[in-house]
Amino acid sequence: MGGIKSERLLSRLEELASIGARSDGGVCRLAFSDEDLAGREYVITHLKRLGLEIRIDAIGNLFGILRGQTNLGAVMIGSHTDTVAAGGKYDGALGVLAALEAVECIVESDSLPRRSVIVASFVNEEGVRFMPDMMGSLFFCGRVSLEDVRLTSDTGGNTIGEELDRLSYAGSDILDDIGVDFFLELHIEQGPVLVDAEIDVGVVTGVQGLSWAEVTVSGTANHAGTTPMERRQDAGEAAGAILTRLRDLPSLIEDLRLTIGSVTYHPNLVNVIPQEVVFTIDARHPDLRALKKAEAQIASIIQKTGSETACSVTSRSLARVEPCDFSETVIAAVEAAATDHNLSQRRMKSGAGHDAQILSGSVPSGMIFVPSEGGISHNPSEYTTPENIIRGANVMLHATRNLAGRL
Ligand code: HGY
Ligand code: MN
Ligand code: MN
Repeated sequence: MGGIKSERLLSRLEELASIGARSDGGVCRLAFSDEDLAGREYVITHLKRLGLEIRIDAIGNLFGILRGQTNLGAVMIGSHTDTVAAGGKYDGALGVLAALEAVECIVESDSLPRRSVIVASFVNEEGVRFMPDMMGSLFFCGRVSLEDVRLTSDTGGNTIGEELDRLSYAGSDILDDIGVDFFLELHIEQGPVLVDAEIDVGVVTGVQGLSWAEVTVSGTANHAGTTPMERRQDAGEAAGAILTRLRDLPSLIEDLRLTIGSVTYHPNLVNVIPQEVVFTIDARHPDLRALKKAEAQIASIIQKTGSETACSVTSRSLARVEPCDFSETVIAAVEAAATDHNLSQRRMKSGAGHDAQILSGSVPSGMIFVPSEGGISHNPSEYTTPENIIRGANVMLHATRNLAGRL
């Protein structure tokens, strides 16, 4: 069987990127927004044209089904089409469109696989508007309830339920009658490993764990000029002390990655002592024990440093996904496909969270990485070369054929 139709895939990536396009060349399709819906409609158009059976579940996860010769569990391939607010063209989109391309090549080859193949596009993988991230795959795997999803609200007070209803985004389908035996996701690496080593394909063996928290520091707004320093309850000063100690943690816990991605002052005015500061913590580690140690140290820093200030401090967990290992069966299928294409390859862990991380708790899963130029992602300048896109999509096609042909 031949390879993918390169120009078809590359042009579709550009077409999808035009939906929610930003003036700086990036993309914004926040989950459950009009742009997100338009992106999903774009994918549905192609799934329908292929004659696939379309299913949409109660929170809008999208599935396109190509029936195989047997009733064996399906091979599910896909990713997500939602993006962060200043995202790139490839994060998620490549995985969904490469899955579409793989199924289209299988349909065009006129040789039905033993197993059904399902193209999946999970909602709200990014979790930047509605937390947690990987919400669509968490719901698909039964790890978050429909009620909890629908009640989740964004900083503007909109709930997912309201957005689902406003956009007529949800369906009522399930996949219980088909079952899924394998999940495979093609994704840009989003880091520097492959591009620095000049390696074509990453054979992903697992994903590090992540723990998100939100911290609220509460003080008293007062006049910047009249209030003596010793009489202030300055939420900005207290938050600064906590942040300084948090930023020391990666030097104490090897391989910990800690990010303070959002800090919001209130009332955020030049001559008013900050009344409240809310900030987020994104902590990641490949080892569960080390992640738990980091979480404990974060809690201790917040509690201890907070108690040393004149302010009150609270925190709440926003998301938590444990590290996962992928299936050796799926890993072998990816390695064999990369070898068949004479591509350089290396096994590696994923630094970013992915839907495959969630699926791996339910079915044998794996991922294929392609290089990110400059190791940049979650940034309008995110870029993967056409050559590397084509390489990754061919590995996706052949690994899918490999898995779908298995008894
Ligand atoms: O945060 C992540 O790792 C993913 O992009 N949601
Ligand atoms: Mn992604
Ligand atoms: Mn992402």
